[in-house]
Amino acid sequence: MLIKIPRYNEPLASEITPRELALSRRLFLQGMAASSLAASAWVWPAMATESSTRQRLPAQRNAKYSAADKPTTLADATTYNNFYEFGTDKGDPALYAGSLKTRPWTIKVEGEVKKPLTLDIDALLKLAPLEERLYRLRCVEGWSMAIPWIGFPLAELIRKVEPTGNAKYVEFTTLADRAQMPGVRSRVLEWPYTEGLRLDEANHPLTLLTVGMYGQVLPNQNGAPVRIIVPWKYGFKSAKSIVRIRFTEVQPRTSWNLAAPDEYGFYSNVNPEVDHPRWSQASERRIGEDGFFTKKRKTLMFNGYPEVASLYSGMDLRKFY
Ligand SMILES: Nc1nc2c(c(=O)[nH]1)N[C@H]1C(S)=C(S)[C@@H](COP(=O)(O)O)O[C@H]1N2
Ligand SMILES: [Mo]
Repeated sequence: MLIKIPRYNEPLASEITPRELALSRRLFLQGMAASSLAASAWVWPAMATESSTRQRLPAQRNAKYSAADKPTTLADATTYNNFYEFGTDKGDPALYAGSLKTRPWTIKVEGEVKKPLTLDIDALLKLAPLEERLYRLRCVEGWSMAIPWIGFPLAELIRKVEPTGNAKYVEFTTLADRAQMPGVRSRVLEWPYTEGLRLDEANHPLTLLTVGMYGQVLPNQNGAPVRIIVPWKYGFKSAKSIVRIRFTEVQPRTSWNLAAPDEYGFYSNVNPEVDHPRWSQASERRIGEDGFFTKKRKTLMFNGYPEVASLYSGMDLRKFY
């Protein structure tokens, strides 16, 4: 069996609920069954990284930018994921992302900038001081988590490359490697997964270039080695495993917008008053609180980050959904 060594911030075994245990058992059994995708030999190491082998990443908590919410357990945050490159089931990323090679890894920063950069991930880690920030993450599907992310403001990187006067948007391109990512064979989305922000959104102090969580480097299933976290937008805007950041004059194409333009707009700000065409966005289920009698939570405007409202003054948020 796996030997669990408790680490900083990690939930103790005694805090893990029967549901979590049942889930991880189910994931393991699925792993055994899914022999076409995974040799069971690497199901074990993938699960082992949960506690024993992942590298610690110390960072000071930034209280100003941290929510008071009770953090979601590490077990939940690493076994209930959306990362379609590894499959569309919530358990697929935990099972299949173990094989993702995150070293060496380079990120290109290019486009409408005066000083384009090609950065190795280890150089990126040293670009600015790392901070821990507890952010809510609200998936467009109606569930949410509260996760202590580690990273630094994307604005720090943007400052270094000096955007030209033509730069109006930032495009994020993520890895799409068939050899490492079984989900890329499926045609659910156009690969590579791309996302984008307006330059002022990208420069907002809440927008976090993220390299870790729970005091450790990012688990592969959460977007290692580097992702973006935009906490006032639906989770799909927070692209995982980024390889390129490009500054553009025109609004970038994004994978979810291409897949279903009526459902997933470019802005996708969390907004309880604007329903998804197929469901309400007024409330959400906090992962870990889903007992039979547990009430759903009310979804908050901009996911509870009202300070971003000024970015959208004068805009009709029903039109720019
Ligand atoms: N490359 C990539 N990034 C992605 C996704 C994806 O499928 N591929 N899914 C998105 C969605 S829908 C959500 S809700 C969040 C989930 O992040 P988490 O698994 O770390 O909670 O990642 C986002 N980033
Ligand atoms: Mo999502």
